[in-house]
Amino acid sequence: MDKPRVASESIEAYRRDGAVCLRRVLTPEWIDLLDRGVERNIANPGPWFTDFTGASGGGRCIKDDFCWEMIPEYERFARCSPAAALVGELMGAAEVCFTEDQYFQKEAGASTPTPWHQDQSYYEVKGEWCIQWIPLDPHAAEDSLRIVAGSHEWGALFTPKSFAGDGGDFDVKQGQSPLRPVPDIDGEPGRYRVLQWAVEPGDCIVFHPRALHANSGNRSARRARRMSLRWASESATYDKGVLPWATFVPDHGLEHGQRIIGRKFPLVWTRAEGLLGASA
Ligand SMILES: O=C(O)CCC(=O)C(=O)O
Repeated sequence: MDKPRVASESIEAYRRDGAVCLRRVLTPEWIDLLDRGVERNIANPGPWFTDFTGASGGGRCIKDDFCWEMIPEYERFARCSPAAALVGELMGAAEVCFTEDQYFQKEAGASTPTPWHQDQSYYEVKGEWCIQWIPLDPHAAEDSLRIVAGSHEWGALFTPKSFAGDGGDFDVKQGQSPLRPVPDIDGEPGRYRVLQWAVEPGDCIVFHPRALHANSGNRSARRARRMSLRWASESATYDKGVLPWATFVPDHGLEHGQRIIGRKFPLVWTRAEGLLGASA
């Protein structure tokens, strides 16, 4: 059984702020594996590949999602690295399923921001899940992930934003859930506590799906790559139909109310047994 690797202060910070930065938790071998995976993924884009470079340009911005079944490096990382145990400890989970890989790459000088948004309003998932943001290049604080501390506890579901173009609102006319407009976080400096950590490969930021987060671009002279991995605890279920605009991997075979687990969402870690091992 794996020993807990997360300090109680970090668990407290995750619960209080909705985000925490874990330092030096992934060795260079794991980062090299993800590096190779991203290179393979860029050479073999999946169906969700997107170039979201905005009109302000300044450097290309691309992303891709749900590719682990064709990128063995991603699968191996999800099943064998310490990543699942880290999020399991933070969520206080008994079991952790891997649900999604997503990479972001912003080239040097990219001025396209990632708009303020919360992941919960893009996913029909109820229960406990989280996002693990893993830098593959150093990110200065100004180019890192930005998170509004405590926003996961505001009890709000915010209108999802488009990442492409002007970062406008999604067309959510058919939505069944009450949505609030995303507040103007940057327009009211000082009103919100914004967490923004300078990070190195080996660190990761774990955040709650209701935490508002954004990225301002990449002002550095080199490309900035990161992986966002999504993980579900045993309490996470498929909440079909509440967000008709939501994206989720097709052919997952889940019915409304079923637990997020199965072929598309492999169980990779349990508190009792630790990592369940690799088939990759
Ligand atoms: O890295 C970024 O620019 C955005 C990350 C993000 O929005 C996410 O992981 O949900």
